[in-house]
Amino acid sequence: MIEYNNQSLWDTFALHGFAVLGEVAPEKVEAMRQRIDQIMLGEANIDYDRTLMQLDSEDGEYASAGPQSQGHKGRTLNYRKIEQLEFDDVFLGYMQLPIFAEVARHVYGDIPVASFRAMFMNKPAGKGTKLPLHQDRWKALDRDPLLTIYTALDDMNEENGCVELIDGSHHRVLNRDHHSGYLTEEMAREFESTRRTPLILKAGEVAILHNWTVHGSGINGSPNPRRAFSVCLMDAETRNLPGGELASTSIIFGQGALPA
Ligand SMILES: O=C(O)CCC(=O)C(=O)O
Repeated sequence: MIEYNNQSLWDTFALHGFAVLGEVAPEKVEAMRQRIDQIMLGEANIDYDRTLMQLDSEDGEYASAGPQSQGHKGRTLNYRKIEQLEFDDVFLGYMQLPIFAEVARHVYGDIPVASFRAMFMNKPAGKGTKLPLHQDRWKALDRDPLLTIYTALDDMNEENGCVELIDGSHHRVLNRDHHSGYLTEEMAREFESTRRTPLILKAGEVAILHNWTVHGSGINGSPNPRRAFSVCLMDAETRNLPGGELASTSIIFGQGALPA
């Protein structure tokens, strides 16, 4: 594993907008895989009413994925996205590992850090929804979250729809008008001939992503699920601009943090 304070890691992050941290806690990965499957199957002792759950699309198209809303939507492993995992002990315990506190401190300094979202992203076996190019930013926030910690729960590669990144695209915000950072069709066309870097990770490996790094992902052509846990961390002082909706305000590191 690369040390979190290794200068070359942070040089890579600054230059490319992402860097691979390596394996952080391989012994915790199977527990997260089992837990998320339990959650999808409706078997977990969690408050489903405050858990955002979205079903995968039937045809791979982003526009036809299910509604993103609170509550369980059926006993199936065909979920695309599940948020508010900071309220689950297994995921919170992982998010609060000391190494992630150090990573957050490197980005934000010594301030309380909250979760904007603690999210499961899934490409179910042989399925998945194409995720268009976007930056992870939200127009409704008074400041931008700048760090996502992305953990592969399964091996991920081009065949099973891994994240694809536009190297070095994190230096500016592209579409300030979109509520959640999606590129306009014209902007996306400009990237058509730009090489996308596949984020190839082994199960348990962690990548750190600058939130402005343009990225997307395809569908899963393999017979196995491609599961990931993606945690976007923000300055705990982040607030909504009028009319906005803050996904989460749970403090993860620093004073007032959720108890492990
Ligand atoms: O896992 C994926 O396919 C996309 C993840 C993503 O967009 C994110 O974590 O911000």
